[in-house]
Amino acid sequence: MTRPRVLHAAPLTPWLDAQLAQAYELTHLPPAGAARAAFVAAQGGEFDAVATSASRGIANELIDAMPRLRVISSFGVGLDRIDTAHAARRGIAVGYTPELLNDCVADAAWGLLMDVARGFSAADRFVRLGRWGEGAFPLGTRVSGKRLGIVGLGRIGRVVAGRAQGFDMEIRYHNRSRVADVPYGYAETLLELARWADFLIVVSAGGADTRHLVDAEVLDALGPRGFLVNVSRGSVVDEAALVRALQQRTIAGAGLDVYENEPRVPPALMALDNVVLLPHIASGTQETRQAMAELVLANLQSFFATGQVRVAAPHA
Ligand code: 8YV
Repeated sequence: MTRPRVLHAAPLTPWLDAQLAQAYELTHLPPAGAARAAFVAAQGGEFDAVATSASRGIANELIDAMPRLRVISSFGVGLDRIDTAHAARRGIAVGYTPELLNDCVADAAWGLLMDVARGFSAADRFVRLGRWGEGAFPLGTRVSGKRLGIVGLGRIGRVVAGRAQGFDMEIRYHNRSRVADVPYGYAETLLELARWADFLIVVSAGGADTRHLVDAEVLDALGPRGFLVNVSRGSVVDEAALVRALQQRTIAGAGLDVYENEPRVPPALMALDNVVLLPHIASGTQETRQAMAELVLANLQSFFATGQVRVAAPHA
């Protein structure tokens, strides 16, 4: 029996790559450009499945160049780079890996919040540069007992909120709609939440609906003593407005794991000490990435055995 042909469309993990190569006819998508176009024209008609990641996704143009495609298995929870409605219209199943990464992404949000409020990364640079002898490092901002605003009280937002209780924080959130079963205050508008909060953690989904939700006005409302943390998608924050706010200190600081044009980080951000910059690693622990890899594989295996992925992505 011929093995299904799987297109490998994004960096995954070495373990997953090995498993996929063992189980399927695995072919790596060439980098964008002329070679890719020629490859897709020659072989696009042969693929049954795609293995990709949430941060890379897959373009509709590529989906449309694969008439035999029946399943997409994505490494991650974000669906902003996979048009699930388009896939559904074509009868293509989409599997993804929610839940498994909630804890580690929430941990990373807290790491960023603590780091930027207390200036740990900047303090580390201060020590390494031998500047301790020159004088004291500037005082940080207290975290415990402060006001936390959560933008998007979904799966990860709830875990972030749970962690905040350990810091005796007052918690409010803004969401498209009120969440029924939580004890946290609801802010009807993001502006209202930003005005109230000392810290704003962004954990909403990416995509067109949330593009530039955090704009210049929201940053202004957060104010010169407020901090922003973003572990969702770069697109949710107006990056140019954020750079200005950090440069002019109209907000106190930011902790960022995601950017509008990854892996490009605006050089202006790198010049600032009131921002902590991570390379999209919020879910990046060995344990979580392994669990995600296993589900990417299980989604494909399940599809080829039963016609259904184990964890299917919703499509509006
Ligand atoms: C992934 C992510 O690590 O799940 C998501 O939506 O952005 C990350 O958890 C990323 O897709 C891996 O490349």
